[in-house]
Amino acid sequence: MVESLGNVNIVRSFTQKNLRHHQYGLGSGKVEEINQFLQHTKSDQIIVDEHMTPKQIYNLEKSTGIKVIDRERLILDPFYIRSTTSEAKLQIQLAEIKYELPRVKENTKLLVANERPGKGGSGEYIVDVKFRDLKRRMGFILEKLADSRRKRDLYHNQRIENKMPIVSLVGYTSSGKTTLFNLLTMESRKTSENLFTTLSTTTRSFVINGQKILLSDTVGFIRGLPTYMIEAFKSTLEESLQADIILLLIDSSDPVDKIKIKYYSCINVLQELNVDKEKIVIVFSKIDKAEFDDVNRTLKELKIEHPIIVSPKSGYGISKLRKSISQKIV
Ligand SMILES: Nc1nc2c(ncn2[C@@H]2O[C@H](COP(=O)(O)OP(=O)(O)OP(=O)(O)O)[C@@H](O)[C@H]2O)c(=O)[nH]1
Ligand SMILES: [Mg+2]
Repeated sequence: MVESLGNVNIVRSFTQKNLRHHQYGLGSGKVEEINQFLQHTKSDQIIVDEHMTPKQIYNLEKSTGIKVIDRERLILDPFYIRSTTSEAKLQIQLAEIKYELPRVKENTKLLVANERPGKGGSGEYIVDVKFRDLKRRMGFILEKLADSRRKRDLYHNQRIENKMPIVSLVGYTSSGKTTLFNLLTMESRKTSENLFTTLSTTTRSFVINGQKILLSDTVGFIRGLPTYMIEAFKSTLEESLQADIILLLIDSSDPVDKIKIKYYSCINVLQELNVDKEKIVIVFSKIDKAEFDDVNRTLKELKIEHPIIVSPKSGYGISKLRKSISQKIV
């Protein structure tokens, strides 16, 4: 996860059973331990793999004197760095503003509380201006997004009028969506083991038994995506989720526990986006990297019936997948 930030060198990991401590998220003993460690190293960031409140971030930054990045920030940053299309950029800016707003509000409160009487409350004024500026920018971005959504709807309706069936590839980030997309459509879109390699939807056509079908490759899911981010990316996914078939990709080479967590988080997102269950086809991918026995056990535990097992790398199961798509769309 942290690798997705790029140039990060992790010098030390600390563990804490739960982050429910009021002041810092971490317990004060742990903060003391971190502070002692920081006296001897030149670290410039603390990364916390959990959600923290703005107040906890503020307190921890104040105590340690260095930047604190929580899980939400960690998810946002790679999106920010990799976004290429203008719509993805707008969506990320929107998610960023939604992340900032409560923090700016919290800082106003903290500044007011810390300001000595008679100082004129300039801190409050500055933060207030920032708050209003963020609100104004949010309005502007929402307008632009609505504009591009209108254009996309038009395009989508045209496709439906042309009666081309649509199949969408969805799944956890790095589950192999783009690799399968490339194989079926003979494209060469970028794939990699990094998280969030794909940030916006691409649709191309492919043919099964003379029938032209549209295939969409989409942005990957991740556990614990904050609701405001789900909303920000909803428009990217929305169109794809109106497809006739939704192929939900699962990386079969993951350990069973991980598969379960990822599977349920994907199902939850799909449910939140009101996807019709009947349309979902579960595809276990990367079978060349896994054992059939393990996969069968996982399928039993998850009560998944009629999955399709494939490997775009070795070609295993691809003709069965094509057959199954073709049967479903007639
Ligand atoms: N061994 C093996 N590796 C695979 C297979 N399919 C994909 N991979 C690898 O898994 C990694 C992720 O693949 P992608 O296709 O980029 O995954 P994705 O789901 O599009 O990921 P995001 O765009 O980040 O959501 C890459 O390193 C692929 O080479 C497969 O069938 N077998
Ligand atoms: Mg991809």
